[in-house]
Amino acid sequence: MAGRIVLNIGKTIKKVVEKKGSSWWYTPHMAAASRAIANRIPLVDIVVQVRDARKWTRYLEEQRYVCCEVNSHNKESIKGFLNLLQSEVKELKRNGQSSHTTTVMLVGIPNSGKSALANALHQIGRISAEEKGRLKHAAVSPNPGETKEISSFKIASHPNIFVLDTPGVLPPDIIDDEVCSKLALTGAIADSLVGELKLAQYFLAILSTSEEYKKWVKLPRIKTKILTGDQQGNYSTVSEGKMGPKKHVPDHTQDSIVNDVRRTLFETVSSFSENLEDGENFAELYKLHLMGLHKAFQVVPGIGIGEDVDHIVSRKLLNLYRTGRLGHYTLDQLPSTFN
Ligand SMILES: Nc1nc2c(ncn2[C@@H]2O[C@H](COP(=O)(O)OP(=O)(O)OP(=O)(O)O)[C@@H](O)[C@H]2O)c(=O)[nH]1
Ligand SMILES: [Mg+2]
Repeated sequence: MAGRIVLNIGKTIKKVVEKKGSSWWYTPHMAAASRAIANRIPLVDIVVQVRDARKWTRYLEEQRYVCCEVNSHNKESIKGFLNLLQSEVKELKRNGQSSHTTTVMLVGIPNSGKSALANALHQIGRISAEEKGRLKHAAVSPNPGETKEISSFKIASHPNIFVLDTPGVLPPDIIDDEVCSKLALTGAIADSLVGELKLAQYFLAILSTSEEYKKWVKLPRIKTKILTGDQQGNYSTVSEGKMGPKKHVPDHTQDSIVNDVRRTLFETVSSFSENLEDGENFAELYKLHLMGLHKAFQVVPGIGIGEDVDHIVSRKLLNLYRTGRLGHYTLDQLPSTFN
């Protein structure tokens, strides 16, 4: 079923680009960034390609790439990556391939986490207390194309190591439908190009034929509080008591929403017995998914002014998927020899 949705998304992207011009896909800033990156590459010592990792890392290791799974929100993970970079730098110096200052360039498609990684390395790296006092900050955002210029962040002293954060780039020509669709689903191209409804439908097709939802068989029903939700799928509890001064209270409502969404997805798919290869059956399942998700996300008409509830639910679903809270999905097929 996902195959048909993929074709549909690919066609939509191509249509938009035909109508509005190729700069919708390969933006002028992307073209300028590609040139700037290509000019800079001969001057840097190490190029790190930032990708959505998951199962691919083992495959890449087999291809003899130096690979490291990094979570930019985890200090220990960043320390592990810093150690790896430092040992690579030592190796370069031993071979006389790097001068006093080493430069590491982070490259990758839009929204793959380059800026978040640059910030984390800069904050956790071993630099002097004086330098720690004036840390820089790269803008991080769930929208692609946030970084517009190459910027440099110091991540180690003695020897000095600088990391270059770069704008995300795509190939100039539109690739095939499947690649386009995967890029759109992961958020590497703007959601407005395809529309959140189609992307959520694509994700639901992947989820409904995956093994991930089966892990949610034993999730308990949690009594949730009344919530307000913003457009990004973040929540805050509507006050149940007196409005006092703002205190930091851990927000477990987020967990209960995720729990409810997972349980609802599990129940919807596992109680649907029709063959999902048939487009009409999937259309039926998709409707059931939306109905269940309205309830799980507690979205009621009128929550987003001028926006229909299916749009809001789709956006919230994509947000949970992209932040890894609905499990891990490798969108690319691994070579058949690798499992
Ligand atoms: N869970 C998780 N989220 C991450 C991680 N790294 C980045 N993100 C999130 O991914 C989204 C994109 O991160 P950015 O660092 O802005 O991505 P980028 O590659 O710099 O994007 P462009 O500048 O548009 O090319 C943001 O919402 C980040 O919070 C990570 O290691 N773990
Ligand atoms: Mg960036």
